[in-house]
Amino acid sequence: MTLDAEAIDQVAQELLDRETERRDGGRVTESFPGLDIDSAYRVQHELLARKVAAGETVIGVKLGLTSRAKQIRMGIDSPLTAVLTDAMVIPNGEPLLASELIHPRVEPEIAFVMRERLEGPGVTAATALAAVASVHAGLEVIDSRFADFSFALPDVVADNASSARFVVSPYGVDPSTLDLWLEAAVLALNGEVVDSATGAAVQGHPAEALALAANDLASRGGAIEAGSIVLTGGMTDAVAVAPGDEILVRFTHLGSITLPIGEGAS
Ligand code: 0L1
Ligand code: MG
Repeated sequence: MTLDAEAIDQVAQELLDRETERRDGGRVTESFPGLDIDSAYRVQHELLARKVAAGETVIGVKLGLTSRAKQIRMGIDSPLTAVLTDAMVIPNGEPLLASELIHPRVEPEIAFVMRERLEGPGVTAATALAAVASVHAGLEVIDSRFADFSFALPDVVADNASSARFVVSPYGVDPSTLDLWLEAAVLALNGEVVDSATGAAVQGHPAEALALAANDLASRGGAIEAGSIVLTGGMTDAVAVAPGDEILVRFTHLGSITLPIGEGAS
């Protein structure tokens, strides 16, 4: 089963309305049972087209559900791809304004900045890594448009993989100087360590996640452009945050990111 163009538009508008009005809701796979994976990527494409028409610029790609920790937590064992825009960027050191979101959660990620365009099919971890300019500490703030982050795979694909905000450290490292398998991240909330993982948690190696993204995008006619940012997926489960909290993510060689959580205008 699939969805026609009118239904694709309706689902995209519903998800955009929830984001704008900062409210969650039920799974769209329940109101639109024909929402399969292909239709869900068409919704994601339509949703992004509306954001671009409203002035946002696409600046990269993200993967979701690339680690077992995330897959087990969300009850979905398949990774997915989504899109990053300039409106999602929090400059390093700036606060997250919680009142702009519904129920934010934060997760550490290894980020790539691309030197060359990467286009599948047939991209391997080695060819993917050869196209990378630099590796960075990253942190993603996710914010599902579904109540309690409860979704099936087509729901979360349509919802642009719960995208909301992200931080990428300006301090970049040449990937050939690092063993990304062993690069560790420690996630602390208000000074208490809540989780940790190494790059091996991400699809076996973050470069495998990058190759997966290039090959998956190619199946829908897409590619990863030179200069773009790639978030390779949460290394650990995500932690819920509220105003007054402070997140610290510290990597072995990639440096640290601190994210204060502010209230913001309501
Ligand atoms: O809400 C979610 O956890 C789905 C997006 C997954 C993000 C990630 O794994 O990095
Ligand atoms: Mg993520």
